[in-house]
Amino acid sequence: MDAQTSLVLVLMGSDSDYVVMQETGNTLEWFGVKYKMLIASAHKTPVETVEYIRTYEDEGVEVFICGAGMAAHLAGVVASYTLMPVIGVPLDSTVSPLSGIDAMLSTLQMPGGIPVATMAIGKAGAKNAAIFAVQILAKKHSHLQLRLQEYRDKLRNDLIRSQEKISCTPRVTETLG
Ligand code: RP5
Repeated sequence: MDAQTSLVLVLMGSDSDYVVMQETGNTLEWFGVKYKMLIASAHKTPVETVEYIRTYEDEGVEVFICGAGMAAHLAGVVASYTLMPVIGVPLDSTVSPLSGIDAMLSTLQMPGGIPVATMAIGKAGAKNAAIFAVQILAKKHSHLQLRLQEYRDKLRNDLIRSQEKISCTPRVTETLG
């Protein structure tokens, strides 16, 4: 593998999705995983979406991450064109009155045969999509195992430190009555 090869292609249905999907990019960067991020709509740019899949598969992408809101069919459409794993992030799009429940069901409820690994709605899902992609990649790119362990250790240590912060807070010992 060439050091410049993108291993993950991150697609999103609209530029309005970027505010959430940048969490995916930031997390992949933390792991040192090279990725490409593009806007691709399954209904507004279907031809370009298929071209991106073909182009980046040829260039060595191994996992697709798709974020979309409303009737979010992007991940399902991408999954229908590739044999690579597809991770879907349902987005709580600002223009949707259903706050991401619509996108969650659209992304999650794939008919049997064409799976989409569906994450949580919004930023947590965008972050988890990146981590899940790294977990898939780590099977082949074994240096990522170490980074995943470092990530877990960081979560643990941050939580323990946050407990210390609370313990340092002066107690109010005022007696009532
Ligand atoms: C989806 O519809 C997009 O993923 C976005 O979340 C939502 C609104 O799209 P725009 O109106 O911003 O194009 O296709």
